[in-house]
Amino acid sequence: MNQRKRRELLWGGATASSQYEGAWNVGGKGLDTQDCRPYVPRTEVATTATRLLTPSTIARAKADALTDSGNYPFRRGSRGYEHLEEDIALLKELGLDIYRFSISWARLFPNGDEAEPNPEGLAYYDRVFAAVKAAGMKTFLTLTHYAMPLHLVEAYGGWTDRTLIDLYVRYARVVFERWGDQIDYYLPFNEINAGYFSPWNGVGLPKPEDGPYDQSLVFTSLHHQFVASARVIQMQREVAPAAQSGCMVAYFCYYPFTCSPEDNLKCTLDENVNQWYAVDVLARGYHPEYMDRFWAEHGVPVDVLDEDRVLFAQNTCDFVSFSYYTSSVVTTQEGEQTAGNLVVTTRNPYLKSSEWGWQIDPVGLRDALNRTWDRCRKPVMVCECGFGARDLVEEDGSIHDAYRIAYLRDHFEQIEEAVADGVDCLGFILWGVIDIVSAGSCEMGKRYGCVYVDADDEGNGTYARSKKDSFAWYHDFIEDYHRRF
Ligand code: BGP
Repeated sequence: MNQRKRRELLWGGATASSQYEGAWNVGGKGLDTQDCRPYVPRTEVATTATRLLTPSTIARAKADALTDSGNYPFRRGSRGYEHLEEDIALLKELGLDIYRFSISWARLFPNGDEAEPNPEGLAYYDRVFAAVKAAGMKTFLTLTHYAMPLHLVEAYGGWTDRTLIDLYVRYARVVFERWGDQIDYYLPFNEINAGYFSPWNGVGLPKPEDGPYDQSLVFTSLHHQFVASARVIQMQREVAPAAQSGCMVAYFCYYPFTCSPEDNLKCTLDENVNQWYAVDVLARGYHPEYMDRFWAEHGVPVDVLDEDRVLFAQNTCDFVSFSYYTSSVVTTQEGEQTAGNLVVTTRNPYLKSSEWGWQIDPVGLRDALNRTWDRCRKPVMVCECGFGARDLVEEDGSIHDAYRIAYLRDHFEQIEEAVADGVDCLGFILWGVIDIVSAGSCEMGKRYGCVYVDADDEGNGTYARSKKDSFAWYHDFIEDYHRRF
């Protein structure tokens, strides 16, 4: 019997421009959607779920931008813009095979709709690509990781307007024409399904001042992003055919709370709408029927054109990827709640939780890999995973993050199990390999990195980098893995 040869996994690390770069008004960059999110002390927010921006909070953020006042953590990030070469050298020393990073759309197109890109933005990313290449790492590019030029929100209504598709493809074309031969893997959008849990981050939609989101605007925007993804893949295959295209969702790993048929069915239906919808469109190439029923039942009119269906069918991505932090529990009954990535979920009594309530479930990662592989039969990349925790710096400067090492060790074991199950896994990317601002709660204190950044939630600190214990551990793991392979 013929067995598929196992591929050697890539071990990587990731950042995202809006959480890492800072320099929000340097080098001609335009104000973007993440630059508008103010810091809110944790005591004032119930969970880590993204705080919702409304027209009035956006107006305040714009006014504060004029005087550069207020506490807007994404405007500082980890000051990566200034620490670029030092940080890439650290990643090289860590021994990463691959580095995932994103380009800031507003650094290349400050307003998003200019005819030509900003030369200073191009020059900055020339440096980024050159540094990654010189460090011998593969590149994994996210074209959009949550942030978009604010002007596109104000002038077009964000992704509700189909015009955004052309503007986005124009931006992506500049990227592929300039750096296409240096891009190994890429994603058009980070966690594309975040659009309906966190519409500001995902699709640039402010929450109406009084009242809930209009779900037809949310899903229409999302559909436009799907069309944009397929159009980008179509264009990239002409301009830079060697790059591998992916799609990415936040993986929720749903479990039914009980074995009642109702809980089980809810699990399947929630999973379809919340998690598989994007994967079915982008990796399997069709608009799934369960969404038509969901929209009809919820009174959500969305226009899916015939030409969109043809585009999806002809431009499926090469690999599938997801972020995995925790699993989720669903039930038709009342249950104790806890926070997870993007969602509030029922607490799983079998699992321990982080300080932020995210439950730790390595076994769920094996399940996620198996189920994604079974559904798509395309290589699967764990493109985000890690443990957000508060780190303590000892007097001698050392940081003993044994909890992070334990989290990684347990999850790596499950990846190796999934590979033994037959999953064609491309690799694992450690989220926030250098400490960055939290996307959900805007905190600096929620850290994922092997590299510590000396900064607090208010932006105090030297921003100096230092290595945590997990740095040596991850380094040795990668070295040992490749030796064993
Ligand atoms: C994902 C995002 C990342 C990220 C991560 C951890 O949803 O793609 O940008 O930050 O979650 O979330 P948080 O920063 O809220 O802990």
